[in-house]
Amino acid sequence: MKDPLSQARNSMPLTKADAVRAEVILQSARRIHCICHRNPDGDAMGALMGMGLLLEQQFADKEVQFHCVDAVPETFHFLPGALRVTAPPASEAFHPAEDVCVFLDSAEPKLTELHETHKPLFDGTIRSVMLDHHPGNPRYGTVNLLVPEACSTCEVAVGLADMLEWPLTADIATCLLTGVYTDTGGLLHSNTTGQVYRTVARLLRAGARRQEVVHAVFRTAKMSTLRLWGRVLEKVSLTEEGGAISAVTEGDFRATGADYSELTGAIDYVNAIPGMKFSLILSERAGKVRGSLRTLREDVDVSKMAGKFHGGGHRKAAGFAMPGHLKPEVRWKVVDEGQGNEEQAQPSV
Ligand SMILES: [Mn+2]
Repeated sequence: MKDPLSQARNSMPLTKADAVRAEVILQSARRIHCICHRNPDGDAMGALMGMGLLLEQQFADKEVQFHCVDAVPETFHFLPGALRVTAPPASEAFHPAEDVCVFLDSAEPKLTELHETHKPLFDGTIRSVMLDHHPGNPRYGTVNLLVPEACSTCEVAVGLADMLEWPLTADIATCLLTGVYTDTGGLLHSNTTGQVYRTVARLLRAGARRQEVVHAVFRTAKMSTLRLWGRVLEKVSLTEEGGAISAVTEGDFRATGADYSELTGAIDYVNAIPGMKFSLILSERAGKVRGSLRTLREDVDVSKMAGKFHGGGHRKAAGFAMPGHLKPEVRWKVVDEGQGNEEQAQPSV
């Protein structure tokens, strides 16, 4: 029997009214600045390029710019237009009557790293359209297209385009598929709903070059990345509380030549150990310790664990960052087979 709720559960809660309000604001702009978060991942990059190219096609008379405070990671250089991404112009270059911002995948203003240098972009002076899927987003845009049920910001962009009947080209679809693939871990994470498969089908119909995305995102790894992952995997230890934990120090980054972004993905392997309640990778960079938490279990909420360290995230994937450094500690246990006695020794390393 057909589940009567399935339709409602799978529909995107984007309202036509919000989509039209976004369109009206964009229509009134002379320049459109698409902006994604710092340390851009596949969803940020895919949404930045996908929305930007879509807007450029839809509003041929307007200048569309692509901005991020950080450089585009090499992994995403294959995205159409990726080399057009620049750091944003100074705050004074934005005019209320002429400029509109489109914020992508940025759960809060500070993730753009423009919150202090570009205050008018966030205080209502410069109008903005915000597209995101992070549940805690404070809705800082003039129009907020926030869909927490969506797997990715790219999925929100597809919903918006279809609602406004904006056609998707193969280039645009390839960008948007990238975000859907990366934020679902290749359609494997628990956020891969039926709607996600419909979105993928929609993008393939538009000509998305799936194998190009798969190759660049899931089948390409630099030597430095493999070496870094090697260190992560080698150092996994299991805790009494049922955690699989590993750590990478500044020394590991130096020795492998990997940069911080190359750590992405390693945790899925640590999280694969059978019977574990959660997995954690600690990493050390520039006087900060970051923790990345994952679980496969329904009865564990890693966002609560991250909360204890002033972090946050989702039930199954969360993280935190705090000032400090990592101190290695190795525990050895000497067991006297003859006597059955146990003695503990903890040499410092
Ligand atoms: Mn995302």
